[in-house]
Amino acid sequence: MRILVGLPAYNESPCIGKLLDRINEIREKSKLPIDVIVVNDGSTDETEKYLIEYSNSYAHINYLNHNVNKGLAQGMRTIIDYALQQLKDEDVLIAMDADNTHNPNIIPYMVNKLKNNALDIVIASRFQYGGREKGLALHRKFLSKGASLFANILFGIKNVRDYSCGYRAYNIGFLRKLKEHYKDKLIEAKGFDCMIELIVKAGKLGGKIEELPLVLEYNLKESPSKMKVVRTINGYLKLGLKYHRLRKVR
Ligand SMILES: Nc1nc2c(ncn2[C@@H]2O[C@H](COP(=O)(O)OP(=O)(O)OP(=O)(O)O)[C@@H](O)[C@H]2O)c(=O)[nH]1
Ligand SMILES: [Mg+2]
Repeated sequence: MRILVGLPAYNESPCIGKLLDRINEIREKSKLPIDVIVVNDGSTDETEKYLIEYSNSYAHINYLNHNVNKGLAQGMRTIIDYALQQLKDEDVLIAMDADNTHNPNIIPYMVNKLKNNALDIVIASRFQYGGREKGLALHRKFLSKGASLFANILFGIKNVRDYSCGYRAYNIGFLRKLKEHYKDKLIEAKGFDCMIELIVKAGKLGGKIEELPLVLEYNLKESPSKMKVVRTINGYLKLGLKYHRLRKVR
């Protein structure tokens, strides 16, 4: 079994090096076969400088460039396509934010849970007992909680409380099944709503999904936020209109 950590990154130069150091630490400590792929989405800061440095120093760290900024949804498409190309069905893709707010120390727990319980997806969830959002402004807590409540009412995917968090472990065999089913329509969203879209489509296809608690370390965030609140709410509403028929019976 191999583990690929996929990081969508746009202008993350203040934190990408720190996150890669933390991933290296847990890789050594856990002895897990972790590789890293960063998708640098047309960053205009020094993100690529760090990626050149780290990919030259470590064989397990690689990166891909989008020449211009194509958005988080395209970043996720590139990561998923790369993972399906590189990995076998028994392998695992860990998708996480590149802004150093997702603690890589829980990767071994996510992989264990995925494998021991024969699951298709494990979500690192801010809304499980023990999870929380450290240092996040109140209006943003409202947005993440609101989005998940909204998605839960519309879609009600079994065991899912955190619909919008991008920190997840995907079983590659299941991801391949998802991609073969939805083909180029797996991610139709343009922005941050792609995370909800993915989990809803996975639930509809009968994916076995569970969560474990995530302490979001927003206090460690140094890069500017790219989350456009109004645009994201708009995306969620569009998703609601489009996918309410996808609701899966519990
Ligand atoms: N590929 C790609 N990734 C992006 C883009 N915008 C943001 N990201 C990445 O998506 C992840 C989530 O973005 P964040 O800015 O951390 O968004 P968030 O976690 O919802 O909210 P904040 O942490 O407040 O910004 C990070 O790894 C970003 O680098 C983009 O245009 N393209
Ligand atoms: Mg973030």
